[in-house]
Amino acid sequence: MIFSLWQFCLLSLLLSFGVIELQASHHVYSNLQTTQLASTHPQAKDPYRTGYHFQPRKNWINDPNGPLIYKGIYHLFYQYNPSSVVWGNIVWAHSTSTDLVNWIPHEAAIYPSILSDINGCWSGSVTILPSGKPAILYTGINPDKEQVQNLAFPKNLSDPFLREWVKVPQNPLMAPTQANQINASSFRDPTTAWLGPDKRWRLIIGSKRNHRGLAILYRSKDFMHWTKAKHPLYSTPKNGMWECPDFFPVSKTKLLGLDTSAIGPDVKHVLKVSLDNTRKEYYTIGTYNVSKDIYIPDDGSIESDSGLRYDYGKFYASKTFFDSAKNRRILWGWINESSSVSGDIKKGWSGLQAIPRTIVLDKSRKQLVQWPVVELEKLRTNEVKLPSTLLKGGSLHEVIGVTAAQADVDVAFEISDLKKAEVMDPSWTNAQLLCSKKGTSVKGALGPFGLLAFVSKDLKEKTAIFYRIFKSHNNNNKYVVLMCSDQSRSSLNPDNDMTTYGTFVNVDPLHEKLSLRSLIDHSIVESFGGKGKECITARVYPTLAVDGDTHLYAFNYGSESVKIAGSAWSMKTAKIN
Ligand code: DQQ
Repeated sequence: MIFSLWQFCLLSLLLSFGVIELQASHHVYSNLQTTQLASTHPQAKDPYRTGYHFQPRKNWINDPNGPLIYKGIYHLFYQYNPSSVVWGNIVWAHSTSTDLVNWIPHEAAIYPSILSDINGCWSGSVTILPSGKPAILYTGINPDKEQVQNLAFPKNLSDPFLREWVKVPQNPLMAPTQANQINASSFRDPTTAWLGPDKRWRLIIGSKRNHRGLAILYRSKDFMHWTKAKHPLYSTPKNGMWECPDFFPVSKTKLLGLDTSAIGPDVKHVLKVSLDNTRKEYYTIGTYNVSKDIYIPDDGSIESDSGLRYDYGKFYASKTFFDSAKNRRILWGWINESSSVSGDIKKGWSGLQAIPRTIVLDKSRKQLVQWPVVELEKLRTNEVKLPSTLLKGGSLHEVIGVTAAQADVDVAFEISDLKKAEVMDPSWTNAQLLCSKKGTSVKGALGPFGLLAFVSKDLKEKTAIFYRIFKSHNNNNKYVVLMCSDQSRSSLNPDNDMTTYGTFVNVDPLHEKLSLRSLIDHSIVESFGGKGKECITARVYPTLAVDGDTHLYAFNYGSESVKIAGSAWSMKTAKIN
């Protein structure tokens, strides 16, 4: 076997950190499981800790678990290693908030304490029962390292913080057996349950059979006794284990969220799966037939890159919940790292959560639209208005007056003359590849134009979020809009993953402006293109463009002029954990 240089470096890195096995898609660094590394790295000196993204004080985090609202308080649980910066010793850590922006930490809510979770408490969801009582269903790892499903209820329903949880003595409620033929090492991450008109609960659990990804369906009359349905809710060949499935209704006509049990003529359904094989998530929009308990996607397949994704950057193991206080559905997602393990050891933490996003069906009914929860806007301060300005070809325009390392930028680009757009080569079907190939250095006619975040004084470090517009090769009046997030020059430290991301955005530049909102937060650029039609999240670790040495620019390196208008705000620091 011949190794390329980077494969060899990766292998040496993994060996040097003692990777001994691959489990649940997380590397197991056996020699780093109990190192209390964070205490030697005071947060105050860490330029990469975020100001308004959710993260614990230290250590490793991954999937968001069981988000809910109870008695006006939002809860977020998440996969957490209390002892180290690498994955392992997993418990459900717990924080609460009244506004989804400021969070207070609590003791871990679910941790290994019974046989059926003694080797780990993995991901799961919360269902609010008709009585108003929340129920946690989560995956436990039993003494035989099998994945089983457990149930827990709050100890004291009058505690709005739901600090203590009691596991039912009947656990596990769902387990692999010889009879049900479930793959015991690929049976995890139960969804929120929904109630059918026949008064039976349903939920799905991620699984695989050989290479076929499965959403195994269970039903129950009492939430305690669960029976596996003969057929999965949905499955597709070849894409492997489905982690963290999510299944929920969306309204065809209203920009509001729906309770997970909603069905009816105004409703479509969304099925999202996180692919263990590629660490990418895909969703489909389709029809759920509740009497037959099958889901049929409208079109497209979930396993290919032509499918729909919530986010084309770092974003995984996501989960939605219905916020009954504001009738909206909110999406949480884990922003996984681009730093190396040695980088994580140095900073004492790894991973964080994306800003919670409201999620609705686009009016085309062909995709979802996401937007940061409105509460985030209360952190905005010192607005810098960008009056409509012409960005001539080749120009750079510094946005002065914002704290460029912790900002919210919301701009729109207007193109008055599209005639000169380059013609799209029909072979350019892969947006990410196209973004990497052209980067910011290849000058086009219409683009690249966009924002440069985390720019150092000498312009050596920068993260570019930008558009390019092409003319469709077979129709003069149709345009293709490419959105890119180019991290290739985001850091002088080569240890970080600096992959460039990209996606096509379904907007028509002939009739609408191209909007771009970027949430910039010390080591994050979370960007929303086309008013939330596409998102790209990047983790960056600049060495020069840190804190006060960070600059922000609008740029246009294409040959044709574009107009920019909008606002940028400095962001106050949220109180997080
Ligand atoms: N993370 C959890 C699993 C899940 C995976 C373990 C996804 O339950 O499948 O920490 O990141």
